[in-house]
Amino acid sequence: MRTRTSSVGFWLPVCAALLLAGCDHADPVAEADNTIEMDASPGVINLGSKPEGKSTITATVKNDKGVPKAGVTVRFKTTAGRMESGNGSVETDAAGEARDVLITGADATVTAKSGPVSADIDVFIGGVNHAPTANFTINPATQIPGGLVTFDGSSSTDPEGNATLATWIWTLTSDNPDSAPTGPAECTGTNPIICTFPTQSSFTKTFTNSQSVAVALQVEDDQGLASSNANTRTLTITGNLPPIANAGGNILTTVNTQVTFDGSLSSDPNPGGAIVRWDWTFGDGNSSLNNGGATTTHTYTAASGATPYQVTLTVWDNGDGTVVCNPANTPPCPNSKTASATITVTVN
Ligand SMILES: [Ca+2]
Ligand SMILES: [Ca+2]
Repeated sequence: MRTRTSSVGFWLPVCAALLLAGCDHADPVAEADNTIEMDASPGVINLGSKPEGKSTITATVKNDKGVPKAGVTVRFKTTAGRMESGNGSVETDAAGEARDVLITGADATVTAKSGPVSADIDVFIGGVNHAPTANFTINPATQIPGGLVTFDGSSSTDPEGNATLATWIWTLTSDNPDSAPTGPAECTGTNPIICTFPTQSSFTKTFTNSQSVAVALQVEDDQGLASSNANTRTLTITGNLPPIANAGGNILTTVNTQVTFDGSLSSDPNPGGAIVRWDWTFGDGNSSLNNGGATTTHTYTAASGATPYQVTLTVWDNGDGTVVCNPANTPPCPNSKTASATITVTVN
């Protein structure tokens, strides 16, 4: 254990007068034929994101036969930063060792002095570490309850090399959280859910409730330096995913020719999902709404000219799929969702 000897009591007036010169003469000190050996741990300080770091400086005082000397006062000084002792005196222990701590943000030379004997050691600042940048994807970003969602943070980067990325910390904040969240053991809490993965950049999870989940990722490198960028994306868990409209390919025709439009390749991603209504607008002021089928026909009576007609198909899904839907309704089903696709028709 380090013993610090302050120059107090009888020597205080003397030391006050000689403060800059030091008070070594007030305490037992090394003799001229003694030696001081020095060690710094660490010898290279890696600052990370901090302005200063620490290194423990040890000075070992030995006599001319190499035997450690206990109870000898050593004073440490540094060319940069400061000593934890405040440049006070530190007494050697039974092993002849006196310790002080260097606190510095720059390369420093520490001198240990005891009486007529002194020694130096250099402490260096290592390469400055830079913060990583968090980035991730959610796939799919819209999913049904019970569906698997993949969170992938492998696109995060670090200036010192992506291999230095060490920890991925995910924060999932929901507007309608599951009361008993399922998922990896690395995920804790209910809302927010915090998922901490050492060395693992991605994971999968399912959700029970329909909800909107704000997902944030923070990554840390192997120095414990965290990303500072705010990286947040939204995951939507919904009982009804919107349909996907497909209006077919662009069409080339002539006036007064019946054209068939086919939206039968439209689909709905929900299990049990279906398209229940197809609405077409033909771009010439006419439309075919709710004809009850995926295909319809139309005959253009005027050429399209320089700009083709824009034909839009809007499809409606069967909502949550729990009721019998009447396509004649608008919307045709409770919670029905729509999607649109547009093609061109050139009429010569
Ligand atoms: Ca780094
Ligand atoms: Ca749907």
